[in-house]
Amino acid sequence: MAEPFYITTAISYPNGKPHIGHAYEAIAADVIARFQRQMGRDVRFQTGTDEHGLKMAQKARDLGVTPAQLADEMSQYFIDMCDNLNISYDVFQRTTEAGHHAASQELWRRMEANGDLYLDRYEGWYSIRDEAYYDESELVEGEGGDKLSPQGTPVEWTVEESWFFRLSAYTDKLLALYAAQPDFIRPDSRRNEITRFVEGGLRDLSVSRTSFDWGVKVPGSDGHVMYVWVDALTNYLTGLGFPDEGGDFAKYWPADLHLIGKDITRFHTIYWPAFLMSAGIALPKHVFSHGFLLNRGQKESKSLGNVTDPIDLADRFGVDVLRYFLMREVAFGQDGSYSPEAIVNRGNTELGNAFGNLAQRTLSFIAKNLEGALPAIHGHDAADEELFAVVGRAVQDDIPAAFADLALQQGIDTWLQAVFACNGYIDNQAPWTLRKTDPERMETVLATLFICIAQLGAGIQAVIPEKANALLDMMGVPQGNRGFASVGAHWYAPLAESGFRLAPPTPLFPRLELPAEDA
Ligand code: ME8
Repeated sequence: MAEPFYITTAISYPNGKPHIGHAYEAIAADVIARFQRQMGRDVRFQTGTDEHGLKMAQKARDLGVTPAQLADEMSQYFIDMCDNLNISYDVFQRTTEAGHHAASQELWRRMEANGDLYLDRYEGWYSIRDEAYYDESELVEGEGGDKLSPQGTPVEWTVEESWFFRLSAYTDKLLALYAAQPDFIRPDSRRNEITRFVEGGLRDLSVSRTSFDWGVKVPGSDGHVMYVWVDALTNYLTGLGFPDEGGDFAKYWPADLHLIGKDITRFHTIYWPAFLMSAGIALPKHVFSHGFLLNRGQKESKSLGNVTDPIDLADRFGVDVLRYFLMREVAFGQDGSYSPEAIVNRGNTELGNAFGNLAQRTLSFIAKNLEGALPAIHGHDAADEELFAVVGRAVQDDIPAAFADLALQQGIDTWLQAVFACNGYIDNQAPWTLRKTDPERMETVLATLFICIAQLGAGIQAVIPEKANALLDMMGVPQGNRGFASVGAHWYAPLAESGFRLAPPTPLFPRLELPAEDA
């Protein structure tokens, strides 16, 4: 039986439309999910929307609709974004679903049964934008002298009766977890940050609110709804059918990877493991915090007028070009920047010129000169063997090793180096000259290229699934030979002998022009 792999994204606040950060996270998770499927894992991939909390309640009030109406309308944009970007999720979890309320209440009951919840009065600072409590010592001063959260968002003084979670009791257990499993939090810089924070000591956490009712009801405590992060984090269990601990839960929990952005690391690496320990539920294996994506180096905001709809970017430049760009441009874990010029540039040079042209030249040469019949191999020489070694090492060893380690940019770079090696080979071998001087060698060269191109198509499939599969379809590569382990060359002779005919190819990556408004 295939080994399970459970991956999740954060669930987005649907108080506005999806932005590039949401697209970035969904695409990264999708690349990892597709890669793991290609490695033969039984992947479960979950995403969704985080629909409770004050932020949603306030936005709905501003718009004159109910929070439920806002959630219904806006969550659809997130589903559409996933579908437009070719995100291969299995479950889209909405937190307003009844099953999610039941799961959150069960988690609550277990934490209560463990003696970790008590009723008291909360007095302190709260940021609605971050849906987070802050200590006085963490606040910074804004330009007008007002107090802001460390993320620069407004905070308000809040006083209300509240349930508390005994987070302080988990300080040592969390530190022991980080020490015992250094890769629980990645990248390392974030683990160090979180470890330092926890070493400073943890205060108990306010986990319910009474001043509004848009949330999951606290069991047995009228007037209290859960703090939105308690229910939000529980989504990772809900999607597996919790509190039923058989079925999908038994199969996929604990999660292999929670993929999140850096601003919500604390919630996932302090609160979440503490809640789970309290409830007696196994902890996720890894939390990876990716960096932030900036628009020409700036945070997108309505006031700057630079908010980009990721679906527009995909429409303008192509879904796969956008996916490739985002994964290739930014070292995963670090912040990065994007601009239409940068997308067009990489799209044209790396996908269009380097890979697309390599495939186009090779396949159209075969289609024209051999009437589409796959070229025969008349013995390989050292140059062929060297190319096979470079491409084989990339596709069978280095790319999967990098992707498995979430070094996505490095994996793509390895792929591109192998593409360059093929371009060097085609120029050196010059099959167009061999056509007259040595037709047999020409055939061997074309066959070598054909096999290497198929391997490169398989190797980059997780990143550009639509284009890679269109290419492999066009080339007749059997479905069973598109995985990393099965991509060798043994399928080539049977395919060639099967009478398969290559049709004149269509270019994979038409040249992109920068639209006038961005030039
Ligand atoms: O935080 N670049 O939701 P959210 C990259 N509901 N990633 C970004 C980003 C940017 N510019 N802006 C945001 C929430 N993100 C909670 C999560 S999980 C149980 C609850 C990332 O809609 C952000 O870090 O504000 C988070 O991982 C995701 O987008 C959703 O952000």
